[in-house]
Amino acid sequence: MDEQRVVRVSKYLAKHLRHQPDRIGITLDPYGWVEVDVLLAAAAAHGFPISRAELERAVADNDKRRYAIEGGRIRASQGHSVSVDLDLPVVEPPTVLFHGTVARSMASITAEGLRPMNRHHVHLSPDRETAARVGARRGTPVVLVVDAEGMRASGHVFWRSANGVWLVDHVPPAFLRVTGDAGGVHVRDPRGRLMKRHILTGTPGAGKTAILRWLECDGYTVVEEAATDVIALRQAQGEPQPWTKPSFVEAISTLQRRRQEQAAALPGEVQVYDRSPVCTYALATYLGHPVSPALSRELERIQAQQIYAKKVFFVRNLGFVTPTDARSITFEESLRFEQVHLDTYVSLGYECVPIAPGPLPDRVAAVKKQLEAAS
Ligand code: HQG
Repeated sequence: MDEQRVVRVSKYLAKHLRHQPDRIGITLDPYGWVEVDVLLAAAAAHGFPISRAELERAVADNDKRRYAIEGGRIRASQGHSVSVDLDLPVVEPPTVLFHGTVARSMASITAEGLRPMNRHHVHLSPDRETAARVGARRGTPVVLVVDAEGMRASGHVFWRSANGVWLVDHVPPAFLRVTGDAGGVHVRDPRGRLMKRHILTGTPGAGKTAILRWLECDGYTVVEEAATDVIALRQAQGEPQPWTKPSFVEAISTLQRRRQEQAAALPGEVQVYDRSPVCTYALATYLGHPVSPALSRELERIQAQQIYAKKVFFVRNLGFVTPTDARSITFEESLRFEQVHLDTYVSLGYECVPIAPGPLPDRVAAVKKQLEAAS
């Protein structure tokens, strides 16, 4: 029996065990069951003969175990639009569940939450990947995280079908979020896996920003560098050389932390950071400033919570530096700066992946290759 036939039989079963039993003159009992013999006879009588072996194969091989056979009877495990009582056990849900949908449904979902639509229940998936597959049936998937623990605590009932699909009557909008934890720092995604936050760092004037802009235009989530913005602000405030003050380091690490926390709400599990607190540490060392309390707390936090991937992209110098307002550094100084950065990252257990000088497309491709390999 070939795969195509298995799929055709499975679809036929879905149609008549979930949605239109009357179409072939069968009646499901209140729990959705029908005698296998009755089903096979009805199918044959309506021009779609299925052998018993084919039926068993379609049930056993079904990727999602959509059907259950028990005591000579068969039923769909979930997904009905006809009225049946699946008599499922009420089960304690995990902390979070997932729902895969598409962008065009989001306005309505945000307003009224998830509704069963044509089915009896809202279907939730136990993991992000399954939810993404469910959403992908309709277009580019949007995965929603459902605060199942919060729902249970406020009295919502959860059932689980025989094939592991979680069912609820409704998910109010308050228990939904597109991605990210409820608040604050997003250390792990809701399944407890580490988020993939990658640092792009390097020598001043080495072309880091162009690489980032390219990645951003290609759809990667990019988190901006803090130091250049602190410099720009302070210069606008009438301080031509803000880096000469020790408070400069404090200001950068505070902004860095804020941006990292805000990035928790951004879509995408992969984020590319333009520098990190480790760079700020290297900068303090290079400038001879003390490590401020905010910076030292940040360094401890990113270490303890494993905020960033240990492989760091290091954009190597081009052999020259073009000075700008925010970057008044000679090439020799930039080499010292480069070395301090490399040493600092290595001393904190990071591995620097060099992005060698070369044409921009090659450098972008080198970063992307690593990003893809890491995800
Ligand atoms: C969306 C497949 C607007 C919802 C899959 C979904 C699954 C709303 C669609 C199973 C909404 C309903 C179920 C609201 C929900 N406003 N749109 N308030 N609330 N929606 O097919 O979850 O192959 O009934 O996001 O693998 O996509 O049949 O539900 O896009 O397990 O075994 O309305 O169906 O399994 O679509 O899929 P569905 P679903 P089977």
